[in-house]
Amino acid sequence: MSMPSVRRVAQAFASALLAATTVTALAHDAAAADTLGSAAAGKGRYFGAAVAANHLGESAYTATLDREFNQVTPENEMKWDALEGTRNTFTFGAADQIVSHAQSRGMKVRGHTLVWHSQLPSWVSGLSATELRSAMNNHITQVMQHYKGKIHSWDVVNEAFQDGSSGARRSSPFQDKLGSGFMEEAFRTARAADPNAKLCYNDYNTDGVNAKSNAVYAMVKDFKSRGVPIDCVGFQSHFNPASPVPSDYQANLQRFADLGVDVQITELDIEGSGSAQATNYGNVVKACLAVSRCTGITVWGITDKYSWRSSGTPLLFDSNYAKKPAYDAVLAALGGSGNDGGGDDGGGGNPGATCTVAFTRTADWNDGYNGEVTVKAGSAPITGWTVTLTFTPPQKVATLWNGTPSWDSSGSVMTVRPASYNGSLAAGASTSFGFTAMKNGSNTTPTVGTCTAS
Ligand code: 9MR
Repeated sequence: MSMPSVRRVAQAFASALLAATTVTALAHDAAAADTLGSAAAGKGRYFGAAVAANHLGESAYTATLDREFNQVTPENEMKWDALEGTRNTFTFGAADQIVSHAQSRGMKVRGHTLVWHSQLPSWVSGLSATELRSAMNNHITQVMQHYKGKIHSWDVVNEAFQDGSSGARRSSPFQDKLGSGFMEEAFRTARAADPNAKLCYNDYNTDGVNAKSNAVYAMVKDFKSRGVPIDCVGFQSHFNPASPVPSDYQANLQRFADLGVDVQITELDIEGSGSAQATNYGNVVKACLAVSRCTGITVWGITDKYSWRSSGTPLLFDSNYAKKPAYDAVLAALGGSGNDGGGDDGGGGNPGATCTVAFTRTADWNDGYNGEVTVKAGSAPITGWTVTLTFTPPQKVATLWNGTPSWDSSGSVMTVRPASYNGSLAAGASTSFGFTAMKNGSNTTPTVGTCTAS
């Protein structure tokens, strides 16, 4: 073969590759509304799952995680006994594994949990008050500094109130030795350790208006009035026939939001099956979407196989990773659809919504560059937008701002939807998101797909 024809073949091969890449990007975009994470992102929310590091080697587990979710919470790996089994000796390995899995795929991470009466190593309960105070503050500081910049929200204090009608604090080494003030001390220490992480109080049986949630409500109100740093309240939302989804669930979320904190559904699972379970799941999602400060939902596991309440089959995927009716109900409530062939993933509510997109490389250095993508609404107002960028491997996006990314399984196609605050644009108005990419040897500018509006 002569040189020119070799070159022609190479060129043809290159354009075939390019075409294949473009097709992948489009296919990914069309499929995007078919996953929980991307549908939630279209509503400015995350949709996450509790993840166990020891299942990440199971391909069906990881494939389901990577396809469906854009947020993870380590189920046990960030608890005190896992991280600091021996005083001041920290073992971050399993938790790091989850964080790096999530980060390399653009998923957010919730930190769970810094101060909790359960899963405490035995050395903690033997300490004097002075020693306990210093151990608590050291634990918060060391752990939060290790994960600084990587955790969107931390459960700073977990389950500090009693069940039942007393509204009292639960007995724990912290409560018993340090008094109720341990909570605000924990939040203040946490703010100093990572000022950019949102700081949450997290509990169960606080999902409706009741004595326990009233006590948490009073605490949050008091913290806000005295300037104690608290940004969010987590509602675990573990439901079963004895403890069903309360009828005032949404109203309860709203009253906390009205105190000036975000609310998050942090450990959702609902025992049951079939259409009853599906209806309950759909109602929980609708309640979150109806509260503008409800910023995301995390289910407490991926598959019934590994649920902490496996016999109650409380999750969205069965033990063979098949989607359950509850999955379909969640996706529908998020405005996604199981068989989306068209571009409209906004729930069909906004005909005439269009947008355009423009890309600029705003900074360049040896091994990286910054990109800025401007999204502009067409002649009608829009409530959501989606832009897909295809990167040349081995380029990697290190960080992204003013948008919510999700990734295809190859890790090179990034679909970006709005952050919680920039999905709605007036006719002709625009917003921008930006990112930093690491070149890793390739200087190619990403291919930017068309903008889809809802
Ligand atoms: O799902 C977790 C399970 O694997 C642990 O054995 C258990 C130990 O206490 O904790 C479970 O997660 C809990 C979460 O950390 C806090 N809220 C209640 C959850 C279910 O018990």
